Amino acid sequence: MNKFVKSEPYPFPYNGDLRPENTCLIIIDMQIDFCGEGGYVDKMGYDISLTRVPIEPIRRVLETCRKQGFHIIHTREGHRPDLSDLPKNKRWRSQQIGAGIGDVGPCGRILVRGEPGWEIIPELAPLAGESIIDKPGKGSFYATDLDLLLHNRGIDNIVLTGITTDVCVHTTMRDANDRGFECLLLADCCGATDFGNHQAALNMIKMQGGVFGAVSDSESFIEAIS
Ligand code: C5J
Repeated sequence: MNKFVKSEPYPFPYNGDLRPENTCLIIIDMQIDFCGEGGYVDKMGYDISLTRVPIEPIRRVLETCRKQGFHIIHTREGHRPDLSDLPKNKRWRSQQIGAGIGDVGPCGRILVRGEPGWEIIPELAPLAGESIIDKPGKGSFYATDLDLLLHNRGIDNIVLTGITTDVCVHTTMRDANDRGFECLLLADCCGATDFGNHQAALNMIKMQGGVFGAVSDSESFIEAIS
């Protein structure tokens, strides 16, 4: 039986084939560095209340997806302690805004693997058996085995949540869309360091009949899969 999520600009997925077996919830970069006190985003001077907004909606979606047996993947942005996977220009830019990647901050070395700030927040901690993708860039496919994992599991549909809407979530969605995955972004399960950019990022998805996929919200998604 076909199943659809109420979403814009079209009901998701396009073909109504929405099942736990072929659908993956991806939770992007819900790390202390992006939404915790003293983390990277806080250190850059942005308002972390904007990146904390999605925590509770994601928690509800995650709980439902776990119950229903959907595939779940978490991602973490971060670099090796020797910074050998950190492009020089990325480090330089972060230093310009006072939060040098690799430098010591209140939550340990900023965006470095294994440091306290790099950890996923306790509210959304992965369970044993849930995959974690460690990525050095903004997109979740670049320099990772995400594509391989998705193909091996027979995933067609990807439901995107996490932070930040306009950077890592968007880059991942665009890349996933180009690879032929059917993508849905849950608007209240995402947040950006600037609310206008969050809204603009949502609008971009809905252009051209859904140029990168569709946009919905936690309630509509939970209703559709419950
Ligand atoms: C950023 C991210 N904004 N997770 N990373 O640098 O979106």
